[in-house]
Amino acid sequence: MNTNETGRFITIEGTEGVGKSTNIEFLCNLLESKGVDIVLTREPGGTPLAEELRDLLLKPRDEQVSQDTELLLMFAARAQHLANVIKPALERGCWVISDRFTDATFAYQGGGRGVDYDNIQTLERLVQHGLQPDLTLLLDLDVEVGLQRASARSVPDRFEQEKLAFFRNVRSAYLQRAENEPERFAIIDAGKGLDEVQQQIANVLNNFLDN
Ligand code: Z5A
Repeated sequence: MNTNETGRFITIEGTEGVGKSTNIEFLCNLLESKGVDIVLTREPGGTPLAEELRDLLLKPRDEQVSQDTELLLMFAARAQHLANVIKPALERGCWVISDRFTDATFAYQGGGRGVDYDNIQTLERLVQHGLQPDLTLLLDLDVEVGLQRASARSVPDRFEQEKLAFFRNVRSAYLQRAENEPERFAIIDAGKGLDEVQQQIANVLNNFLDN
């Protein structure tokens, strides 16, 4: 499938512990069962250099990381990821499935940290040259439930050490973006049991594949 045409770009987003990792595998299996060639990747990361930038970004550290440093490192990783993975895969006709993309920057750096959206948009234009996801699945969940799920699983990284108010602002920013772009976003109620969450994802995917 898709050998003679450009692939599609699907992103999966949400606050901590919403189940992105759990459900992305389901999403990929579903697409592969329909004969779609996929490239699964993530942000920040997705190339050796971008993964090094991810380590720098996530590692807890005593030094205060300035908002601009964090923003520029996110987009540096994204530029590398786009050039070496996302664009070549789409040009080959593969579908790219990315665990997070630029909506995360608007939500975490914009909504969470308070970075001016105009500055994020400037970098978005510079790095993406108009490229946007075709479909974004936003897994939406009460932030306290998500943090409980995430904390049961691993040692908190630099973002996971943030306070509840930060994550509430991140969630609001995501929901605002979904409201502004309803044709691109599908909101998944991630508070339901896994079977029900995956049924919602399958419905969205089947609808997307039919159009
Ligand atoms: N970041 C940023 O600030 N700006 C940017 O531009 C980008 C990223 C791109 C790394 O992201 C960090 O980078 C992230 C934002 C920032 N902040 N943090 N931290 P990440 O995606 O790698 O890390 P994450 O958000 O922390 O993902 P996560 O904690 O791995 O969560 P998840 O993948 O969404 O959840 P999960 O591991 O699939 O599930 C969590 C647990 O819940 C697990 O035990 C599951 O079995 C369980 N689970 C899942 N679904 C259910 C249901 N339905 N019911 C019950 N239990 C469930």
